[in-house]
Amino acid sequence: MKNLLNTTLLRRAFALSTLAMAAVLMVLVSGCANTDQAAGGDSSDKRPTIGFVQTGDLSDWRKAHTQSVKDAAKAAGYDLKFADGQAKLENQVKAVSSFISQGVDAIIIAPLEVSGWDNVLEKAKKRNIPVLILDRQVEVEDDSLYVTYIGADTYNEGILAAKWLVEKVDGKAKVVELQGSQGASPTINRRDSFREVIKDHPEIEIIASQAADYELTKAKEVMEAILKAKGDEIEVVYAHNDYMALGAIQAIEEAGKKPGTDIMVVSIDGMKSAFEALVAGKLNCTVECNPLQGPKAMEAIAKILAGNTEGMPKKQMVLDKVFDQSNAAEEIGNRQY
Ligand code: GYE
Repeated sequence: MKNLLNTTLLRRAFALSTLAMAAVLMVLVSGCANTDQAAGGDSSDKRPTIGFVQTGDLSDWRKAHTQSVKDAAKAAGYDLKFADGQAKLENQVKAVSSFISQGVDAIIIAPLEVSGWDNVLEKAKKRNIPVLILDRQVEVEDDSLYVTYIGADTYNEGILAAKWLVEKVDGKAKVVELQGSQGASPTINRRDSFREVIKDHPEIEIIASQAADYELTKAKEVMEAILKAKGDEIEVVYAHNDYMALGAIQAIEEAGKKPGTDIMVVSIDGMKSAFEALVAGKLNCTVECNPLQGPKAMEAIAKILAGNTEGMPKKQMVLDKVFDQSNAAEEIGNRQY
């Protein structure tokens, strides 16, 4: 009887301990599941890391461009490391080198200038880090150093601006050109394509051409000097971007002339402030150059990270529209930058 009791007690104890062990096991398993979840949380840190180096932040156009890239990267679930080149190529190259040492998964470069990129892009290639060129173009010995270029067709923008002008002035005008920063692809393209069109119109003459680096205050200063030297001759200002056109408009007004009437002003970008100037009659034409390039860039990055680049074009360019005083008022409410 005592033995029986003992055995029963033993059995119960055994059953209990089995239960306890099962419970412990369950805790352990669920603990493991928790750890896995935590690892899943960690794996969000294993989100692809993208390094992005921007040219600077000097205009609303540039700010809109940066924001578009940041927003699109966030929406795509990427960890974006951002570097501002502060208008210095050297800073940009350093930032790319640092992205390479950090072992990012891909690099996006908005290059200040076309040259100076071969060495650092070779380093990226050696480390198998793909590079996407955004907004402005590069000139490299070996095109395989980057996967693709995404941006506006800045050559076409100069063509559109020139064609608009030729028609409005009936093939005859004395033009001042305000160029963007030297060595930048939109400057080269907008300069060359404008000339490509006017070469067939010998009475369209560029009487002065100077760099104002895409900056408003610089453009104002440059324009003041040109107005002093050639004030009475100037019929048209062709500015490589809206910011410089706005600077020129201020200089023209301060010189006692009416921008948009006495001197025609043509520019590129299509910023909201340019639309305001169009509506006010101070600017005559702006060719759109859309800075909202983030979504397109991230689409390409997704393909690149998936190794799915077959058939990806080397250049992916967005087409631009022309706006003038005839259609500015109806569009101004839609401008996002
Ligand atoms: O037109 C200008 C900016 O690179 C196309 O750069 C871009 C140009 C844009 O500073 O406003």
